[in-house]
Amino acid sequence: MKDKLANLKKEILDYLKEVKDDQVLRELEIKYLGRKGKFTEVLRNLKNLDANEKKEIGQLANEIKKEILDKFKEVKNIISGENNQNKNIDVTLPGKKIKAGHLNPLTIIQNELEDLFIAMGFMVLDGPELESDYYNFEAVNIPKNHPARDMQDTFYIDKKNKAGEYDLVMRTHTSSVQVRAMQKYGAPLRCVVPGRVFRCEAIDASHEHTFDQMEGLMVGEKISLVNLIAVMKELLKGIFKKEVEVRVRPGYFPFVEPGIELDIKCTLCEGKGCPACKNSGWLELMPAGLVHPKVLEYGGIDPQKYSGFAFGLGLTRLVMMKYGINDIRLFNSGDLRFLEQF
Ligand code: FA5
Repeated sequence: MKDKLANLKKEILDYLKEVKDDQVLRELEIKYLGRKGKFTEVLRNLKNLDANEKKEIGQLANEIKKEILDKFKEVKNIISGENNQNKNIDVTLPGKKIKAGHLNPLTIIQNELEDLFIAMGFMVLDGPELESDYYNFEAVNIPKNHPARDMQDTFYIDKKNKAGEYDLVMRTHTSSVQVRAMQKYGAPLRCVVPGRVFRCEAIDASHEHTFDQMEGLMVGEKISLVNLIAVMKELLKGIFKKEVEVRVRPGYFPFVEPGIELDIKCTLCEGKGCPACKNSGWLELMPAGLVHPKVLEYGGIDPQKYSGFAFGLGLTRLVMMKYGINDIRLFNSGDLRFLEQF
């Protein structure tokens, strides 16, 4: 009898371990503890035992019955979720705050610049990042084997054209869109072209292999350096919301004549010298100049009738100056501690 009770207990507890829903639990209860249940049957037979056995087995049977009933109750609670903490949810509490994303500092400044230029009548254009050698170099007056190509070492794509040349490059500057824009819209023309550019570059605090520029191009009758300087001033005032010290020096780019370099006094060290400005106190921000007549010709525009200016703003560097970011590598680091500050 003792063995029978022990086996029955084991059988019931094994079943209870597997039970996952209310219906099965109920069926199990009826099967063992119901009026005609297997366990009830054993209890009923206790009356046939002799007095001594009845006392000993009876006590054991009661203990086992209590254990089984407790286990049934526990399983029932788990199934109905009573032991589950979810039961205690207070629906009046405020929900978990969903973290809203935000714009990258580069995008913030790019948007501000676009608004500024749109207000001055400029279009905002786009261009391909994977560019032909023609638009990136030749059309801006940098022929094959010209030493000026060394200024912008780039990533050539491992695919030859029909003539057996590698003619696809990751664009090295947004100037690649100059001739595309002239061919599409003709003169007069005012546009800015923000976008990513790529260079095979030795990386440091102010040099990245992937960074952003914003090209500016204005073509019309009698456009001169005066127009260029007026637009540059407007741009810097709009972004920095205060006077910033700049210096202009001659600069060489095959696609402008004359060419200038506009440097900005390093806002990180106030001109004292730091790694971001290579200890010079100045940061090269925006080369510019009057569009070379040959480039106008490539764009299908008559250089006798029209002239123009162009600039190539280092957008990433401008953002560094604006927000006091001392290392350009932070932009591509994916470090949320950096990005969440803006
Ligand atoms: C150019 O890319 C010319 N296309 C700019 C131009 C346009 C000149 C129109 C005249 C007329 P440059 O290589 O200097 O020029 O780059 C322009 C700006 O991009 C620099 O002044 C600097 O602010 C930024 N820049 C250049 N190289 C890097 C780099 N590796 N990392 C971050 N910013 C850079």
